[in-house]
Amino acid sequence: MSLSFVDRSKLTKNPIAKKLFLLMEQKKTNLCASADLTKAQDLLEFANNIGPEICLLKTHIDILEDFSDEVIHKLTTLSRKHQFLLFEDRKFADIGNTARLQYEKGIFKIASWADIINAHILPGKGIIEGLLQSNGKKEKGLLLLAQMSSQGNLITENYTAKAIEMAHAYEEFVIGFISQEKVSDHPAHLHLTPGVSLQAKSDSLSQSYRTIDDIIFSSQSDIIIVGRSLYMDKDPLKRAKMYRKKGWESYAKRISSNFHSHS
Ligand code: S5P
Repeated sequence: MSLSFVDRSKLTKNPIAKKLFLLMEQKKTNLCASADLTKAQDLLEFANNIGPEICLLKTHIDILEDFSDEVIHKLTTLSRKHQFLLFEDRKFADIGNTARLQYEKGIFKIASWADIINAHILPGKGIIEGLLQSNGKKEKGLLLLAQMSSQGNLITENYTAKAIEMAHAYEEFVIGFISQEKVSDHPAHLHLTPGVSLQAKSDSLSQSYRTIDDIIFSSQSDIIIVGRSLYMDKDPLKRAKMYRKKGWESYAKRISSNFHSHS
């Protein structure tokens, strides 16, 4: 059964997931912008420009060539101004102790500002424990990589099933998955899908792209993650409005077709 975001906000045990479900409904957007920009000024201008259209801003903070604490200060200010959450796409993948240090320490101090982070489950549950035990923001949510968008990736069905098992075992911390489709039937689990473009089918480095309706309606994912199709466009705001509208329409269609099929 597919419930609305508001219904699902009542079922999660994690405050960040709850916030995200409610903010999606309030702003009517399931668009996550992937801001893979390498200059602080470009990142901040992009975030300020498209902020009203998105529920999440996804960063790769370590690709900035001119990182400073000021960037984080400005990003968090923008997230409050435009009401979106911050997702640092760090894809932790090491043993628990190292992942914890990478999350908490160094120059980026991700644990102090990111609402959402993600991790590969390859090292086993220690990575989740390490991230969970870190000091930093009290409200935090973890997404597990359950599937990937790149052609030839090594994730198997069995691996995906393990990710779902781990999400259940840490239901207060793990809020969902990075995946190509809905993989878990638990309504509290969020599904976020990258590899979205209305034009391109792939890039030169094995990324594969699908359409919004395929992802949100047919594959029943919740949130589209869109990078180059937005920030490389000559008018990112116009583009973001279009992706947002299409993403929300596909979600609304899914909820209402579900309603009719069950009534
Ligand atoms: O399987 C994945 C998982 C992620 S998080 N495939 C991905 O492409 N991503 C990320 O989504 C990737 O790191 C990049 O930041 C974004 C896709 O960017 P685009 O420019 O191809 O839309």
